[in-house]
Amino acid sequence: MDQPESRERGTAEQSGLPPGQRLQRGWPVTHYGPVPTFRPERWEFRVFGATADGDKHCWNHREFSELPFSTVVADLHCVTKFSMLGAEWGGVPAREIVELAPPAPEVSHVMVWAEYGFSSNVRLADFLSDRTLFATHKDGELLTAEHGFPLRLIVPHLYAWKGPKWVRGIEYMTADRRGFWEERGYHNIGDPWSEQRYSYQEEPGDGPEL
Ligand SMILES: Nc1nc2c(c(=O)[nH]1)N[C@H]1C(S)=C(S)[C@@H](COP(=O)(O)O)O[C@H]1N2
Ligand SMILES: [Mo]
Repeated sequence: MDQPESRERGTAEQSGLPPGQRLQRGWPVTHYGPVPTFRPERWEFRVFGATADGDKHCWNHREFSELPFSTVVADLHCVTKFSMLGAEWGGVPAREIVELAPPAPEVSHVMVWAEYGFSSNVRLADFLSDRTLFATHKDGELLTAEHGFPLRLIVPHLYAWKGPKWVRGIEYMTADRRGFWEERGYHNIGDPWSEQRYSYQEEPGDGPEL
């Protein structure tokens, strides 16, 4: 199996842009559908699917905001070919969630679920990267609504669609399944360094049959 960690190139400041990408000044807003309204009293973050103990694990917004906080400097590479460099993301490391609500031993993939049923699948190994972060902040400030407040996932070594905005939980999976964009023509893995943009580029074993 691929080792995502070994392909992690840090930020473009150190290693240049991934192939085919160009630098974007400013921070555009890119997503499908409307921006959801945050309702703190209804919000919860859920871990479900194949958990180690078979139970669901939930945090309300206050509980989630008390989880350990750290920062990661990472770039954002949109598959439509622009990249934003060097943002400092702050939030809860994905590994922290995995420690608090561990997966069953046979779990291989994680579906990340967001508002309105948006989803994206990642390999457990990608999720476990020490740079994968559930971000609440960017450059020291709370995320704005259009950029994913109160919570978005950042997976620095994959294209940005692998990082849902308005995240509401994760599902541990014992087999791979495609998320929203992965069902609609984007690559199942999405490594920008090997330009895995579209599903027609997939090699056998890169993803479930379309
Ligand atoms: N919920 C949700 N998250 C999403 C998307 C989306 O359509 N819905 N689009 C993704 C894509 S394609 C990109 S490039 C980034 C853009 O993040 P930004 O708008 O903060 O720049 O969000 C990602 N997260
Ligand atoms: Mo994107």
